[in-house]
Order: sequence, then C-alpha cells, then structure tokens
Amino acid sequence: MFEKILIANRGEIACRVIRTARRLGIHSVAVYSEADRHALHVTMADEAVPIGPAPARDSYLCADKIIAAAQRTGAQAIHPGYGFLSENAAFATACAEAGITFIGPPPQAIAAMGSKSAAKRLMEAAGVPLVPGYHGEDQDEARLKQAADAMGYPVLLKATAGGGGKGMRVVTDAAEFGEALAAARREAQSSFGNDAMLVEKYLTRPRHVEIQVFCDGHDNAVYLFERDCSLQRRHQKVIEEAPAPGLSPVVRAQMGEAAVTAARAIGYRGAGTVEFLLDTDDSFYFMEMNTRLQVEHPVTEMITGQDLVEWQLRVAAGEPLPLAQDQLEIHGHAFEARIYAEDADQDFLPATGTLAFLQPPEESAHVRVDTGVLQGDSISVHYDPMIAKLIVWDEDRDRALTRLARALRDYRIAGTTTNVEFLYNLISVPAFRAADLDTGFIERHREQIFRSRDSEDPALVALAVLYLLLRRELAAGDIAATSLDPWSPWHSARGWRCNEPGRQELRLMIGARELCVAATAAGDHYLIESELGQTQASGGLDGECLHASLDGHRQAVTVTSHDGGHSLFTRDGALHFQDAAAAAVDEEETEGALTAPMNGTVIAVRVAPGATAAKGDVLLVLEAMKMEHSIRAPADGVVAELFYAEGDLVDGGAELVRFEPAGD
Ligand code: MV4
Repeated sequence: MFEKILIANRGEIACRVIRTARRLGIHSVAVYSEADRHALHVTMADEAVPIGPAPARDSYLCADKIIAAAQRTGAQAIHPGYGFLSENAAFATACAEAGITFIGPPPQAIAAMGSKSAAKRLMEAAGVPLVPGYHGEDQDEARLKQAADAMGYPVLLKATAGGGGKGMRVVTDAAEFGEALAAARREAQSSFGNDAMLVEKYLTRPRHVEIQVFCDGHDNAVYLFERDCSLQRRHQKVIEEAPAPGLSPVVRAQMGEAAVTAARAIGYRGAGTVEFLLDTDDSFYFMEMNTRLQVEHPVTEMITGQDLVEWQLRVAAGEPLPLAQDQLEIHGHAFEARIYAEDADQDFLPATGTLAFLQPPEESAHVRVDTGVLQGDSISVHYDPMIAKLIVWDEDRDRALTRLARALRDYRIAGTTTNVEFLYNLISVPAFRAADLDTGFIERHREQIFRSRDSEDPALVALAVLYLLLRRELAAGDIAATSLDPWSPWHSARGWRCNEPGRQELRLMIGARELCVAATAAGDHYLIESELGQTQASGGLDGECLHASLDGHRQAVTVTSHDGGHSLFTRDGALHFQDAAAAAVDEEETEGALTAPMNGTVIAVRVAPGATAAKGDVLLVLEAMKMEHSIRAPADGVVAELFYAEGDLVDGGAELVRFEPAGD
C-alpha cells in the first residue's frame, strides 16, 4: 500500500479522499491554487504545495505542475478525483512515465471511452445493448432517412462528436426529417466542427440508471449495483439515489453483468461507471462509460457499506478487490443532494458571496455531509460553486426521503444564495415520493418546484420582526448599561409614547419586496401588524437561537445577522431579509461609492464610457442576496470608465465605475 499520495483536486472530493487516506494511515499531499490558499483541503492534508494562479487552466489542469509537486514531496501515487484531469489519458500516461501511480484506469481505457461513437462500437462488439439506431459511416441524407423510417418515429438525431445532450434533436415525423437533419448538422458543425450524425429510436420517458463497476489487476470485476440519476437539469445531476427504485433483481443483474462485460471489453482497472438509459419496458441501453470516481459515489457506499476510495487505493497498489460479487449486498436506500451556491430563480446563475453563516445538519449513521468549505469561506468564481453533497441513508426509500427533507431543512446557509429551497421543493413533489421518475421530471413538475415561495408567510415575517425588535432592545440595553443614567426611560427601545402604547414602524426588505410592519408594545409581548395580518409575539434571544411565542405557539428558531442582512431558519424554511431602515443608512453611507457593496452579479449597465450623467442617475445595477443595488452617479459628471459588463460576477468592494465629476 502507498505511504504517501497526492490529491490532484480541490473542494469536497479532495477532503473526502484525504479522509480515507488518513484512516488508512497514508500521508496526504494537497495541491492548491492561490484562490485556495486557506481552503479546507489544504488544512486537512499533511502537506500542501502551491500550483499557481486561481484559474484552473493555470493550476489544477496543469499536469506538469502536479507531477512536479508529487516528485517534490515523494508522493508515490496521484488521486485525480473527478473533473479536472481525472479522465485525461495524457495525464495518466505522464504519471506512469514519471514513475508515479495514477489512481485510476489505464490511459488506453480512458482514451477508448473518450469518443462516444467509438465507445458505442466497442460496446456493440461486446454484446452490450445499444439504443436501436444507425451509427454508420454513410452520412447521406437518404441513408439516414431510411434508417429513421425503418425504426419508426420519434427518432433522435445525435451529433457523433457531441455529448452531454449537446447536438441532440428530436424528429417526431418523417415530413420534418430533412429540415431537422440540416439544422442538426449546422449546429454540430458549429459546435464540434463535425456534422456526422447518428439516428436513434427516441425514448420518450427514459431513466438514467448507472452501474458502479470495479476491476482489479487480478482479472476480478464486480458491480456495486446501480444509481438512479434521472433528476437532472440541463444534463447536470441534481439528486441521485441508490438503489434505483422499482428495479427488479433480474434487471439489476442483467445491467450489472452488461456493465462488467463493458469494463472487461476495454481492459478496465479501478472504479468506473457505465451509464444506461432504462426504458419503461425495463429494456436498457448503453449511453456512455465514465472512467473516474463519480460525484455521486457516496450513495453506493451507503447501501453497500464499502469505501470506494479505499477500494481505489488498494487496487492501484496492486491488491485484489476487497470483496467478490457474492459478498456484495444492498442494504437500505440512500439519496444525495448537491448543495450549490446558485440562484434557482435566476436560471441557476452561479452565486458568489461569503458563507457568512454555514451550519450543516448534524452527521450520523443516517446523515453524511461531504464538503470542502467552512463558515467564512467565499465561493470562488473560478470553480464549480458546489458547497457540499448531502447524503442520507435509511432502511427504505420512504424513510430515507423523509430524512433528506429534514436534513435539507437543517442545512442553514446565509451570506450567499443557494439551491437548498429548490432541492426541498423538488423532493417534496408527490410524484418524487411515488418514484415516478424519468429524465423529464423537473421540467414536467416545474410549477410545483419553482413555485415562488410564500416568502411573506405571516409566521416567518412575525419571527423576523420579533428578532429585529429584540436586537433593538439588546442594543438599547448595551447603551443604557454604559450610560450615566442606565434606568432613563430614554433608553427604552419599545417605542415608548406619552399616554399611548409604545409603537414602532419597521420596513422589511424580503428579496426585492418591501413590507411595512407596525409593532406595538403591549405588556410582555408585541402586537405585530402588517398587510399579512397581526400576531402577538414575544420571546428572547440566546445567541443564534430565537425562542419565540407567536399567538401562544412556542418554537425555537435559528437566526443570524451578516453583511447581507439577517436570516432565520425554521422547519418551514428559511427567510433572508433586511431591515430597510438599516439598509437605507448603509445606502447613504455608501452613496457615491462606485464600488460593489457586496459580492454580486452585474445585471444591468445603463451607461457607456464617455456618457454624461446627472447626480443620482443609475449607472449600473448589481444583484446580490436576491436584491438589486443601484450604483448611482455621485454628482453631475462623466462616466470615464466601466470595469464590468452585464453578467459579470463581482467581489464586494470591487471598483465598478471611474466617474469624473463635472468641474474636476
Ligand atoms: C437519449 C434520450 C432519449 N432517447 N437517447 C442526454 C445526454 C446523453 N447522456 C444522452 N441523453 C439522452 N439520450 C435516446 N435514444 C434522452 C436523453 C436525455 C437524458 C439522458 C440521461 C439523463 C438526462 C437526460 C436528459 C435529457 C435527455
């Protein structure tokens, strides 16, 4: 077994590999870019080596820098993780040439699976089922049309050089075939520089079911059952589960054996995943083979009780597979949800920002959190904005799903926009609990999933107002405590009025909406009134725990304040809000500042360089924390220079505009 390995990756997968290495007593070496200088994987590893500037092309994708780091530290092997160089045959070759073990398949196996059409031909020769269709060299329109007519419509035109859904076009009847083919060819030529097409029978409600395979250097090959990854959005997996609901043992064995046959056909070593389309009649068809450890491998680990990274290390070190096929069993059911810093309400635009508040659910035998970030970290614009993978397990699917829902509610994040609410809505669709799955699920249930959350839930708003009122009381108490007259009624923060009940008015910013609220102090509680209704509220703050009573209903919720405002987390969801009065003060303080008030995205540029502007004119609009921030001209003058364009992500404090006031 290796004494020291280098992990050529970052984020959660680097941390995950380091955890297994540590458990096995293997010394770990991390590599990091300048942006990851203080990242979790760097602090977790035994050693860490800088490999260059933030952009991946200058760091994590630089094979020579990574190999040099391994040589400098004496690492005997390199684990590539996923993404980056994990499926780069040239990197695997360079490792071997440097006398360093690449923890993965042989280069030629990577290369063989790199071309989708070549992979299909290899699988066909090995007897692995393919979708009925035509993959021939003859690209004459008449030949393709003949194939389409023979298999029957709908058919799917796929660019041979395409992949991941790019260059696919459905043709529903013969009359439109010619036009569709011409359009698909144009798109393929412009996207891939190759307009070769294949024609397949179009499966209208397929599921994406993939088989985890493992092969060692002693001619052993097993499958560790399947994962259902049908819940995808634009070919990005969102929720994965194992085993695939409703898959019969017979079909499971057939798919597993087909996957092992596919792996053996290319002389595979290590962890691999064979992806299939599963049709409604239980027939299944090879899609592609991935020659790396997948993001979603933890769900397989949870139902088999195996550590797949340990298997990778043992096989790479020349050991046989730890278990034979008849020793592998499925126990229970697992889900994985990918937690991202992205805004589901803005077409999943990556969100930037600082994880000002980050409280994952408590881990246990049922809940696992694979993450590469800690509270206070910023989500970098240079890499995939993954915050964590949330994995849950239980004895059966229904219980596991209930755990997932609870764990998502317990995943408390503030300071940047995340997809947690989207994930919760997604798994709450009744059809999901009913396992009515296929790759079109998200699109088909769009209304239920993207429903604009009732962010003006009276109870949530009352809790938010109570929190602001209690903060004001605490702040007033602190001032009173340091004054010469601590008991002066002037220190009261309960809106004291002469001969009238104490009354305060607040303005809450929830997203882009402003809500006016009146709070009247009445004995030991407040009467909170707004257009949403009225609530009697009382309670107390204990750090980040708000103990509240709303019309007698008592509950404890988590609250926190950060530079983007305030957040509260309840079992019914999270609410992110600002005290508009405070925000207005901030706006005044930053008025005239032509820098970004916080991390955000430029969503509008209203002027061009050289344009004149009057004081207060909007020059540029930022979106951050679901709110719009207008950057205004501080005086009459001229826009000398713009540093960002629409769609750009900006860090807080970044200079946005160079403005020359008139008369300067
Ligand atoms: C298909 C298909 C239906 N019929 N092939 C999408 C990307 C690539 N992995 C293959 N894909 C598909 N091929 C036939 N003959 C539907 C898809 C498909 C899909 C497949 C797996 C996971 C998500 C998907 C989303 C849309 C379409």
